Amino acid sequence: MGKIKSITAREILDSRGNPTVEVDIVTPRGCSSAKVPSGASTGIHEALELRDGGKRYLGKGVLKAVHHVTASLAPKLRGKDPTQQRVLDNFMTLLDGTPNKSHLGANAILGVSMAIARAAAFEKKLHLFNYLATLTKRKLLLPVPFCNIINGGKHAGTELQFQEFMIAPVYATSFSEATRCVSETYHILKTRLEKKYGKSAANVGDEGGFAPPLRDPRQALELIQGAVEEAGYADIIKLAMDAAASEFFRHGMYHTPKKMKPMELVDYYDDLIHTYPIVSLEDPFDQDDFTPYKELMQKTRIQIVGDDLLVTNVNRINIALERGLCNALLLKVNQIGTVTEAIDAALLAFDHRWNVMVSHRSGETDDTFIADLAVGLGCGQVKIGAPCRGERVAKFNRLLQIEDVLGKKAAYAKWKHG
Ligand code: 2PG
Ligand code: MG
Repeated sequence: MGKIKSITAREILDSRGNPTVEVDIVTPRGCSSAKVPSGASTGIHEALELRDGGKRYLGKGVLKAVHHVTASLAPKLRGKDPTQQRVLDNFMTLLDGTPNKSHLGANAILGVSMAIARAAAFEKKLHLFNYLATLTKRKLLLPVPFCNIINGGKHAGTELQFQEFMIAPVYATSFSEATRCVSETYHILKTRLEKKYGKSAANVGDEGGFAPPLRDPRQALELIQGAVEEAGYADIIKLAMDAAASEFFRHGMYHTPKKMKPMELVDYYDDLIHTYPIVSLEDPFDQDDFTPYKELMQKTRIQIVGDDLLVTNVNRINIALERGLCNALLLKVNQIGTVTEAIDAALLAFDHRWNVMVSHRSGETDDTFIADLAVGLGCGQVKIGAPCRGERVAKFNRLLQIEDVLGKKAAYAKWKHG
């Protein structure tokens, strides 16, 4: 098998215009690249994204991370076999030597880790999703896209505190049908927003969803459900939310903007779940506020997803498993920093009959690695934003391409919750 000839890295821009890391790995068959995503509503337990500080790019430069790739990692990985993903990922983690990859930077390590996977797929003459399936040992599955069509929280400049209002075509029969249903509903929602609030209400947030001047989550859910019904997809599309509640938790209270105690917020969600066809709720509470998580889990049977709660970290997943805090993992490769650890987190979740949703970050690039990862993990769910903005559409288009490549073998996920 072809060995790694060289590794280079550079500073490029993400979808918010902030610097991020790109890594190129050259093997005998050619060059394989990867670009690292970046979050805005990051969990405090995530692996560290190394930023330079100082004046350049207002402190957000990533030249230190780039230097760590070229000066620390590249010389040690040269000559290694890229198909040894676990060995190489472990090697980089040990070389970093910290629990949260704060020495070399998770952005440095992840760029190399993803590029190694691409290089291995290239050397083995496999599609990336097929290669990743050899690592996960799971059946290929085209995922349900969870599409954030009204953006709030840190992803929009409005007073809507909940971060994401999503549509999920859980009862579509194929990924292409799912994409069409989502796109039509998105455009119908756009027209409805423009009619009700004027043209500026159709401006989009970081993940391509609209950012209308709303405060109350019920207004957002009402508008979206209206659009789903007008599109004629009430039987196919269900709703989902990411509250990203760590962002509005202060001194034991949730500022939504109405101030709520944790148990009041539990009842509030319970009411929303009974009023709207919500099948999935992510980060309903602060990342370390475990008691209401337990309470909500006892009240509802819908999918409760841990993002900031779990940070794709097996230690946090084990805590949540022991205490019964949620029943699904949001999987973000840059929260943990290597492909191997992200896969291990997913496999642990599957072992305990949890669901897994592969997710983008609010700061993305045109890299489509997560589309292949979702298919190769066979997890059945992917969060890729609205069908708008190049970096989001790139993931839809890659999944459409995979569906086409797989032809008759392209099974679309069957919904199991809610
Ligand atoms: C989230 C993500 C992605 P961010 O909270 O789930 O939608 O946002 O990347 O800003 O953490
Ligand atoms: Mg989230």
